[in-house]
Amino acid sequence: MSDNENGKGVSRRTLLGTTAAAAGVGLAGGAVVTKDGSGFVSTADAQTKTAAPKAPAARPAVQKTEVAPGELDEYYVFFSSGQSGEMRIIGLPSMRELMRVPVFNRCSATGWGQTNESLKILTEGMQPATREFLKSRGGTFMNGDLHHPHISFTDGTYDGRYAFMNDKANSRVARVRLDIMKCDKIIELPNQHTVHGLRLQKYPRTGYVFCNGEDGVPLPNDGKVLDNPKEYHSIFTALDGDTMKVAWQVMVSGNLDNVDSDYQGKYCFSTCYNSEEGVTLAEMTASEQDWVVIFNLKRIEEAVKKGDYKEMSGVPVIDGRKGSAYTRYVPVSNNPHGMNTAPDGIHIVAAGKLAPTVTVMDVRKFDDLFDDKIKPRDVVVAEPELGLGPLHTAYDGKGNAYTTLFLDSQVCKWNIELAKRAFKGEKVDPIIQKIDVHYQPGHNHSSMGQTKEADGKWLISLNKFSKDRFLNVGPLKPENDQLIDISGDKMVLVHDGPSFAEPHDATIVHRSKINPISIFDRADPMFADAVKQAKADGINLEADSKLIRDGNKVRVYMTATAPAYGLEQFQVKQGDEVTVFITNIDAVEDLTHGFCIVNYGIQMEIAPMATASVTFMADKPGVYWYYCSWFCHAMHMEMKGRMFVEPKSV
Ligand code: RUQ
Ligand code: CUA
Ligand code: CA
Repeated sequence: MSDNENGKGVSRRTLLGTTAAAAGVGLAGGAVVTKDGSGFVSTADAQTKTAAPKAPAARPAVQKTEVAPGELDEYYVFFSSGQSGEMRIIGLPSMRELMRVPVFNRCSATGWGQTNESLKILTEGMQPATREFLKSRGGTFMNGDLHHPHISFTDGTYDGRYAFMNDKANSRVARVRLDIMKCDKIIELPNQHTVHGLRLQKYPRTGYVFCNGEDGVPLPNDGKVLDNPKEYHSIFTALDGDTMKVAWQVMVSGNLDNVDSDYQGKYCFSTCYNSEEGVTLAEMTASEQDWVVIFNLKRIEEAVKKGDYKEMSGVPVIDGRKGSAYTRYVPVSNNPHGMNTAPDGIHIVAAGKLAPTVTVMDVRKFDDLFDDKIKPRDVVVAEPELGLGPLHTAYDGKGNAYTTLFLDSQVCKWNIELAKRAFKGEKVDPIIQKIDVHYQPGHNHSSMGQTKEADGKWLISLNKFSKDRFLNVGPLKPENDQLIDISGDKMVLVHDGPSFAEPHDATIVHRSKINPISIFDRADPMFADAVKQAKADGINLEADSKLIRDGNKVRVYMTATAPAYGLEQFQVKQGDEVTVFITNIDAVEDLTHGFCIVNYGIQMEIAPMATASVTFMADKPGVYWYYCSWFCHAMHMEMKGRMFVEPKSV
C-alpha cells in the first residue's frame, strides 16, 4: 500500500509551499494567477516532485489486478493514442495491451493507409479543398491526433456498435466498427479548424456525435483576413453517427474545449476557455471568467427544419452566439477544461483548470434557463474547491466524483451531495480522499462510469509524466496510466501502466457489451469493392488465382491458404498499374496472412476470410519476391512467390 496515499492536507502542499486556496497555475514562461492572487506555482516546482523509488513489497490489493494465464479481463478499455493517431484496446484489470487499431496513422503491419480498402475510408470523407491540397502529398494525411474515443449508446448505456473518435490535428472524426475492430468511416468536418472535445448522444441512442471546434479561424479561411477577431469563429458540429454526415453546425462565441451530453437527449454542453477570443496565451487567460455553452438540441433541430441557418460548405450553420435562442452561456472560472456528466442523469461538472474549483450544474434547470425563467448562474448547484489544476471528473455511480488535479498530481474523491450542501452554506467538507498519482494526470475514467450503469469498481488515471516510475528509456519517457481500485471506501493504487504517446482519454466498457467476430463474413462491406471488381472480371475470389490484363492496368487475383498463395509467380510489364487482390480462404480463427513485396514498399494484412487489395505502379523491372508477413504455419517462411516486372524495352 502506498505510504502517501492519504494526500489530504499533507506532504504535497508542504512540498509546493502553497495551499489548496492557491489558485495559480504554472505555465511555461511565467505563472498565471487567478483573481485571489495568492498562489504562484512554477512549472519547475510542480514537476520536480518525484517520489523515492520503492522496492517491490507484498501488497495484497495488487492481486486484484492479476489475470492468471488463460483467464480473460473483465473490461475492455478503448484508449486514444494522441499524436500516434491510432486507437488501442487494453484489458482491465490486467492493463495488458490487446490490440492497436490504426485510424488516423499509417500502419506497417496492417497496410492501413496503403490498401485500397483503407485508402477509400481515409479519403472519401475529405473536403474538396483538402483533396486538392493532398494531391501532391500522397493523397492522405500521414498524421493524426486522436483524443477522445467513445462508444455508441442506446438508452444511456453502451450498445457495442461503434467507437467514435476525433482527430484534433486534421479536423476529422472517425468511426470504428466494434464487430471487426476496424475503422470504417472518416469524415473531415467542414468550417472547423481542429476538433477537440467529442462525446455522443446517450439517449435515446447515438444518434449524434458532438464535436467541439477548438480554434477559431476566419470563415471562409481564404487568406483575406488575419487581424480582425470579429471574423474568427469556432464551430460546433453534430454528426449523424449512422451516416457519418454533418447534421448541423452551430457558430459559437468564444471557443470550445470539452463536451458532454445529458441522459435525456435534450442538451449537450461544452467548456470554453477562450471567451476572450484571443490569439495569444495572455489574451486567452485575461478574463476572470469564461463559460460553459449549453446547446438546446430540439430548438436547433427546429431551426434547421424552418431554415434559420446559413449554408456553409454544404452544411447548415446556425448562429448560436451569445444572445441566440439556441444556446445559453453559463459563466464559470477562467479557462475550464473537462466536461463530465454524472451517471445520476442530473449533474454535470466543468473542471476549473486555472481555478481550484469545479462547477456542478443541474440539467433539470436547463428548461427554465432556456425559457428565461432563471439566470445562467442559477443552474449552478455546487462549486467545491478541490485542489490545483482540476481537469477531468469520473464517477462511481454511488454519488461520488473523482477529479484529476494536474498540478497537485492527485485524484480527489468528493461527494456531490456534500458539495451541494456546502454550496448552500452548510459547514461540511465534500472532499473524501486524495490519492497521489504519478504524475500530472489529465483524463481519468471509471468502469462504465460514463453510462447510467457506472459500477464503481475501477478508476484509471492517465498521467502525462512518468519520470522515475519506470526504467529510464532516455529523454522521451512513457506516460503512466495508473489503475486505482475504487470499490472500497478508500481509493487504492494498484498498477502502473507505461504507455506510448499519448493516451488522452479512454472508455472502460464491461466485456458483456462487446462482441467482436473472429472470421470475416464474405458479405462484409469492407471488401465490397473488391468483390464487385472480381465479379466484373469473372473471378471467384475464393477459388480463382489469375491475372487479368486491361490495357496497362493489371489485376492479380490470388487466394491465400496456409502455407501457399494461389500464384507462385505473376508477370507484369514495367509501367503497368498493378492491383493485387488477396483472399484469405482459411476460415480458421486467428489465421491471418500477410502480403509483402520485397523492395516495392508493399505490405498488408489479410484476416481470415477477408479480401485485401493494394494498387501500385510496377515501375522497377526485375524479380521481386512476395512473402507472407503474418506468421501462419510451420511453412510460413516458404509461403512466397515471385513478381516479375518485364522491362519496357530491352
Ligand atoms: S483533453 S487532458 Cu484533449 Cu481530453 Cu483533457
Ligand atoms: Cu501465410 Cu504466413
Ligand atoms: Ca479564458
